[in-house]
Amino acid sequence: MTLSTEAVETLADRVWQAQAAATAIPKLTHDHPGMTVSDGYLVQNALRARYEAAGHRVVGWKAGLTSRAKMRQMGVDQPSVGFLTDRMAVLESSAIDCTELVHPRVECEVAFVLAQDLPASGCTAEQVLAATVFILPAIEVIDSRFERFSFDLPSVVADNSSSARFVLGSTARRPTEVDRRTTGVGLVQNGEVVATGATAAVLGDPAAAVALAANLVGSLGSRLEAGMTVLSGGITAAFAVQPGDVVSARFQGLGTVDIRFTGDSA
Ligand code: OOG
Ligand code: MG
Repeated sequence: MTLSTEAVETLADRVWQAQAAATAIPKLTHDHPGMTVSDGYLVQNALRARYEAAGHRVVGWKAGLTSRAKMRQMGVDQPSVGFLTDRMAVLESSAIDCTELVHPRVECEVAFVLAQDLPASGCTAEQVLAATVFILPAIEVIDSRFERFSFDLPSVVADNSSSARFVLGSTARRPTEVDRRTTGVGLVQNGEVVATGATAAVLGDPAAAVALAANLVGSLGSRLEAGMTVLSGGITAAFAVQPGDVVSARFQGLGTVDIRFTGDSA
C-alpha cells in the first residue's frame, strides 16, 4: 500500500462525486502512479462507507473481469469485486436513464442468490453451490467514471469495479439444474445478436467466480451473506448502449432478461 489515510479519503470523495454527477475523471493512477490494487480496495471501502452513511443498503456483490473476453477488452489480467446497493437494482423490462450515467455498457451474467453466508476465506465452488438458493439471468450495466472507459486495476477497483445498475430476470433455477459450463447466452441489442458465449467463459464455472468473490470480499473485512445477490461476471465483452436502445440477454434454459435505455435523445 502506498496511499496515506488522507489520500484514500480524498480519492473516495473524488470517485463519489464523479458517480453522483455522472462525470468522467482522469484515472486515479494519473495523480498517484504508485497506487496498488490494495490501495484501490481501501478507496472502495471508503466509498462504500459513504454510500451507507447516505442511506444506501449493500444488497450484494459483483465479481468482475472473470472471463478472458472481459480481461482482453479492458486490458486487465485479474478479477475484481465491487459492492451492489439497493438503488442500483432496476426492474426487468423497465428503463434506465442514460443521463444518470457517463458511458454505460451492458454485460450478460449469471446471478447467484444466497440462502446462507459464505466463508470469508478458503471458499470453494462446492460451498457456493450448497449455499445458493437459486440462480437468475442478469444484465449488469457497468459505467466507468474514468475518461474513455480506460483504466488500470487499482483505478477500476477504487471506482467500485464500474458498478452502476443491475437487472435480474425472473427465471429461477437451482444451480445444479443447469449445466454451468455449456449454458449458451446471446446478447441482443435492438434485435441484433451482438455477442454469444457460454457460461464456462467465467472461470470454467460461474460458481468458481462467486467463490473467488467470497474470498476477495473476505479479505476486505466483509462477507457474502444470506439474502445477498452475487453477479459472477460478464460472459462476453461488454457493449456500449445509448438512449433508445433495447437490450436482452437470452440464456439457454435460464430465460431472458430485458432492459431499455432512455435519455436526452430518446
Ligand atoms: C470492470 C467491471 C467488469 C465484469 O463483469 O467483468 C465487470 C469494467 O470492465 O469496467 O463487471
Ligand atoms: Mg459485470
